[in-house]
Amino acid sequence: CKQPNQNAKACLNEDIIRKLEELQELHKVKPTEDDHWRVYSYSKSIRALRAHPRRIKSLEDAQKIPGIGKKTAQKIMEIIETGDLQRIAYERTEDVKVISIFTKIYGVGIQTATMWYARGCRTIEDLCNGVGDVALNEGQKIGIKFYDDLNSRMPREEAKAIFELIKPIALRIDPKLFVEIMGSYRRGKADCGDIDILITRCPDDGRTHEGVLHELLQKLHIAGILTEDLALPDYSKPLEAVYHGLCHLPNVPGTRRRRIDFLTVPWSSKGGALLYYTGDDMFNRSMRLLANKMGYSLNQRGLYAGVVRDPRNRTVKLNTGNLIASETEVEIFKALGVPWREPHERVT
Ligand code: DCP
Ligand code: MG
Ligand code: MN
Repeated sequence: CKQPNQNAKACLNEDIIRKLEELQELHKVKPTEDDHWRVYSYSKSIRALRAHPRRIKSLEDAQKIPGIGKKTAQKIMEIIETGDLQRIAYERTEDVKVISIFTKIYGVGIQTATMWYARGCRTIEDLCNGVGDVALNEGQKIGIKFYDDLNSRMPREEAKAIFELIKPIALRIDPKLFVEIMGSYRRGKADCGDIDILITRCPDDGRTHEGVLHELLQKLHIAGILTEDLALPDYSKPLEAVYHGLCHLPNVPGTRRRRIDFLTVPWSSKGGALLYYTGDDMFNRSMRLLANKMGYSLNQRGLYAGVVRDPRNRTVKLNTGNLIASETEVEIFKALGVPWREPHERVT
């Protein structure tokens, strides 16, 4: 429990966490602001519980934990006393159950899932049979075909094994590439939802990584590592591209399909990209918030000063501002006045 990002499986409050996660899942597919807030609030409580070193025994125990409010503390007590949480049965109406199954298909959000439900689909089979004239796109068909695989996390060792096949293939295209695995893997987690790979290249000899991703994807298909494409890169910005697909360990019978993402960025954004792509998402959110409070703007390209935002819609930037830190993670931490945190410490 002390290292929430490590093998947190055997946590002393695991039974409580399971129930709260179950309730959180149900709120995830509901549309109101209130539900969104609950999802956020439960993830804070769940993180706090995972990090808590002792078994919770009383309402006071629960309420003393930072991030756990009174209502959640009462739910925790109900779980401890009855082994269950009535609210789960109350929230788990048929629409929520069905929509929750649909949103676990790759590429399906709440809106699509809700529309399918409204058209009369109740099972994944209904979707495949075109009930309600539902037409699936290619990505969704792949998502259904590998539904179980894509809803399970892979052991860290498997991510490592796949990456160790990919890296040398990339370096054979250009030995000066920077190719590293990011996301939960870099944070040291014992299991990974997907494999996130960052590619860039120092241009000090006049060359860049332009064209590399395209060639790499072809080679990985030929090597039998990449199996299906989900989102192909848009090469209109030659140094900045994103790819989403499926992969597996080739020539291993019975191996599962795994999600894989590639991100390429210009060398000048390396630090910003490392920071963004290492996460976790909540840590990123808090860093961005801090940057905004200081009058800066932080994204995967780096930290900018002097960004002017539209007062009517703060998400709209009226200019791009000046880049003040982006080449290394260290300089971004420094500019924000945040003490350095190793990747495994970047959980909020
Ligand atoms: N990211 C983010 N906000 C998002 C999605 C992603 O800041 N909405 C960043 C932080 C993530 C990183 O990108 O750590 C990689 O995204 P993943 O969805 O692959 O998440 P993780 O690798 O952290 O977890 P998982 O093991 O589930 O893949
Ligand atoms: Mg990931
Ligand atoms: Mn990813």
